[in-house]
Amino acid sequence: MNDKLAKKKIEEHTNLKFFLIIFLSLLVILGVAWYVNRYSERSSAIAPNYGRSCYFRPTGNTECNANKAFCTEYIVTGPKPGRNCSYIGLKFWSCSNPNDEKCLLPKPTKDKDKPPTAAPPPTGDNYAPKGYIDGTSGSNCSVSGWACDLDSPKTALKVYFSSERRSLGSVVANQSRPDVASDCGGYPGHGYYYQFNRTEAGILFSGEDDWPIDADAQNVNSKGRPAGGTNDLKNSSKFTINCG
Ligand SMILES: [Ca+2]
Repeated sequence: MNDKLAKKKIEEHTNLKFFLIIFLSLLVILGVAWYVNRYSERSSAIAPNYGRSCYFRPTGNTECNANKAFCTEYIVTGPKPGRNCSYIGLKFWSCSNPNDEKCLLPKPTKDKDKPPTAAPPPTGDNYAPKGYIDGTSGSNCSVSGWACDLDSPKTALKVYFSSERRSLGSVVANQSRPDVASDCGGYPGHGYYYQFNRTEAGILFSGEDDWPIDADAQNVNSKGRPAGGTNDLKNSSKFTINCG
C-alpha cells in the first residue's frame, strides 16, 4: 500500500516537473522571438552598420519622403554586450518601399490644421451711450445734461426725453461741455439743453403735477451711425418738472 502511494507521489512530482519545463521553455522561446523582432531583424535589415554592435529604438518621428515611402526615425541607444558602439545618440531614418500605402492615404485632419471658424464681422458697437441729466428748470421748462458714446466720441448723440413713457421731444447733444470732455474721449461737444414746448410736452404745462423726466441717448457704432437702441442717462426719473 505504502509503495503504491510513494509511486503515485513520484509520478505526480514528475508530471509537475515536466509542465514546469514546458512552461519555462515557452517563456524562453517568446523572449527570444521578441528580441529577434525588436533588434536583430532591424539590425540586419535597416542599419547593419549600427545594428551589429549597437541597440537603437524609434524616436516616434515618422514622415513620408518624396517617393511616398514611409520613414521612421531611430536613435542609437547603446552598445550590445561585449561590443563597442561609437554611434550612441546618432539619429537615422529608415524608409519602406516607395508608394507605401500609409503615404498614399490622405492624412487625417487634426483640429489644429482646420481653418478657424470665421468670427462674426465687427459691428463697431462696443460701448453703450452714457451721460447724465444734470437738472431741470420749471420756470424755463427745460432740461440739461450731457451724453456721448465712446464708440465714436466725436459724434453728437440724439437724446430723447419722456415722462412716464410719454414722449416729450428730442435734441442733439452738441453743446460745449469742457467739464465732460475727459469722459467723452477728450471731446467737449456733448452737452444738451432743451426747452419743452406745449405741442410735444403739453402734459408738463397742466400745472397739476410734478413730472419725472427721463432721458435716453441713441446708441451709435464706431462710424457714428445708429447701432440700434438707446441707453438711459443717469439721474433719469430723479428730477421732476412742472411747467404750469
Ligand atoms: Ca455704441
